[in-house]
Amino acid sequence: MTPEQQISALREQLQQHAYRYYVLDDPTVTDAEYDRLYRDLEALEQQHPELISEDSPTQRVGAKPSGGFAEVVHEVPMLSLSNQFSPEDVAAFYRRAQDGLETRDELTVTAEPKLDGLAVSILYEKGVLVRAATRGDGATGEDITANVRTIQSVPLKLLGSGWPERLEVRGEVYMPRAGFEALNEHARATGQKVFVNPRNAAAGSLRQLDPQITASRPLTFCCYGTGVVSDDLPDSYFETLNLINSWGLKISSEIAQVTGVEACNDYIARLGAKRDSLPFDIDGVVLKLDSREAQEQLGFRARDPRWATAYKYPAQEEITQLRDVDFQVGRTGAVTPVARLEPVFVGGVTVSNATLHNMDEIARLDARIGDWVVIRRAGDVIPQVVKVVTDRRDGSELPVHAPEQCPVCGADVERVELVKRGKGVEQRQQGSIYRCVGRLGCSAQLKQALIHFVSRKAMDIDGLGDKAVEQLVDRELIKSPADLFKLTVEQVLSLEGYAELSAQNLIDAIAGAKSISLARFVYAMGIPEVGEETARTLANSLGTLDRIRRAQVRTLLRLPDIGLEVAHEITHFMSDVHNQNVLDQLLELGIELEESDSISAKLQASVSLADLLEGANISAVAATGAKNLASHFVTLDEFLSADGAQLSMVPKLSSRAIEAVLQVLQDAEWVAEQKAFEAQLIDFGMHWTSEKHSNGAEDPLEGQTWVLTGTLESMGRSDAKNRLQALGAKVAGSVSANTDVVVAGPGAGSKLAKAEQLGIRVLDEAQFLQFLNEQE
Ligand code: I6G
Repeated sequence: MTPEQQISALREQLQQHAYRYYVLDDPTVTDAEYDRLYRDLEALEQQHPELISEDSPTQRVGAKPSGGFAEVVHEVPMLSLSNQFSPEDVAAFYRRAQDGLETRDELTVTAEPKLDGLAVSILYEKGVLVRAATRGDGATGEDITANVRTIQSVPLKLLGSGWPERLEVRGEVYMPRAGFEALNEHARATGQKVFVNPRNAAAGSLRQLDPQITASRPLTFCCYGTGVVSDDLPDSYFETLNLINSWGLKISSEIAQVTGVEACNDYIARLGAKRDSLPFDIDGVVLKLDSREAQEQLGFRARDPRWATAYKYPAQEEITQLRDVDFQVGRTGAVTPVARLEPVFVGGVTVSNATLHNMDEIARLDARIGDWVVIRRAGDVIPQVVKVVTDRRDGSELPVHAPEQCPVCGADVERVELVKRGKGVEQRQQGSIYRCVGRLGCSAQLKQALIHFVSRKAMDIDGLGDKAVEQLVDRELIKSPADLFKLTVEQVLSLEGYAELSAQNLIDAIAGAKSISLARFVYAMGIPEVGEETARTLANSLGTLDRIRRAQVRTLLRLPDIGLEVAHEITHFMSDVHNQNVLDQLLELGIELEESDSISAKLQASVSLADLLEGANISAVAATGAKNLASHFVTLDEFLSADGAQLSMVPKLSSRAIEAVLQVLQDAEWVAEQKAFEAQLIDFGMHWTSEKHSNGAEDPLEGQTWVLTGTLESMGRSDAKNRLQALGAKVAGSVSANTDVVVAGPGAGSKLAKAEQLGIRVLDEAQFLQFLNEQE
């Protein structure tokens, strides 16, 4: 194949894969496979820049358009839709359409969600995207071609064949909820602008002057119509959209053809019931008469078509007044603000409480008691305060202060700085939270801990509802989860809602729960960030509670899917004295855990000195450095007692790395940590291999090239050469970039100079002799 043919084939494959992934939501290759093809294309295009074309998948992100967004006059105006708010309104619209068509026949209507995004028009000429524009005022919009090109669900070139020479498609650019939440979460964590809703996020992303920024935002385009079309398309709107879909553009997966007014209202009700669980925001349903002939016959009233309308669902955002801010205490003691609101109907329900996340969020919003605030309730997330309407302030608003004492137990509330752990020792500040220090002495924390402890996926204790837990805690019959196992029938009988039989059943259920799988028990402990899956991983990998309690961060990091954050949460939980006491009490009360003697086979897989050193946070020593170090020392102890001279003999170790190693070797805490980890590897039965030279102890210098120069006084050159060759080294006559070590005796000349120039390690005779002695 010629490069041109190769490039063309790769483009076609990538286009097909992108279509399957972004438009049909049904990929047939893995992301890695796609990336490989993409890199192949990039490489070929780099070799043959003359073959790069605008419609290549590598050309989505272009340069910033200079001078902002140019005006685009729409050849076919972009219209608006009339709105309906009730089934009766829909019936009236339908009746008007029948009247206009002078028929009483049932009409075929295409119904689809009204996505909450931005209307955009995209023009294809000869199948190639040439321009994209915003709706603007309907007559004139803005040219946002550079930004729309970055949206992966928008083909730069239409698929298949048979498309009109000029085809303008219209639709909505929107941001799916998951992408929006992730974008805002990242923005909150990094102190950037937080968007009020997915629509604003989509608008903000499209209005970027830098297409690179737009490309980084999770935008999608869904087509719902046409503008300029140079050839005939099918009479049916539904068929037209399906044809456009086959050319590579996304259409709504919820689209349906319905007949008759009742079917229209049924569709509206069905989609309304699904609204919260859809992966994107919608604000209604669009109904369109399916036949273009009928559409043309009905025409327009002012700027709205008579053949289409929008049914509007209740708004997902409303304004109301912030009456007060209360603080709730969660299972882990986090004290979080809750907005108490003047009740307001939003997203289909009456809302009187909303989350404010944390004090940082209150500060970001500058929310004050008495403020008018925008509440958003969309999807299955809890209602949120997203904005303060500062224009409506009258000066009577009061600032919100975090409590200094826990509103439930009165214990101190401490401010905890949140850190995000990166690789190694890197930590980033991520705002702060407030936490009640009362632990299980705080009734709010104890109640939550107990509710979690007895829940179905945890200890699965039947017959103990939230109300009973509250009473048990309020009457001080229980002070820790362990006390559950000391409850008597009489005590249960004293609670509301229990009779002889139900009280006895509860006591039996508690006794029955004493025998439990390790995974469930670990989940029941309620360690922050440890859900069922992680609890199972801990149990399956480590086998016993004792090992889980003692596991160090580095051991936990060897477990599948456990990262730094979770590993730290686990060790933090286990090192807490309150938690240790509760666990000891539970074991004393006879909890029987199903445990296994050994750790999992996966965890047994060998750990080498190189692995240990790689995870030891030595700056300037990554995987290769760790391997080089490990190839030079037999045991951890030997490494820990290394000095500068020994380190300087480690092949290919930079002087920066040597310095870093020498520094950590002076750090008693660091040294103790390595020893403790080694002890744990042995104790837990992990396969700890710290034998010297994993590639064979006889040939420690295998693969290395040494050069001898100058006079060696204690031995002849040939003697030295023999010794080196016996250790596996190749001894060369000249210095090059491939040389690993130069041994320079007195009188060394140009070879020594070259070695120094190339930064190659140089040993004098004394160092060389020491090295040879160590090898014996
Ligand atoms: O704003 C709109 C959203 C969705 C529309 C629309 C639509 O169809 C699903 N269709 C038309 C014809 C117009 N605006 C004018």
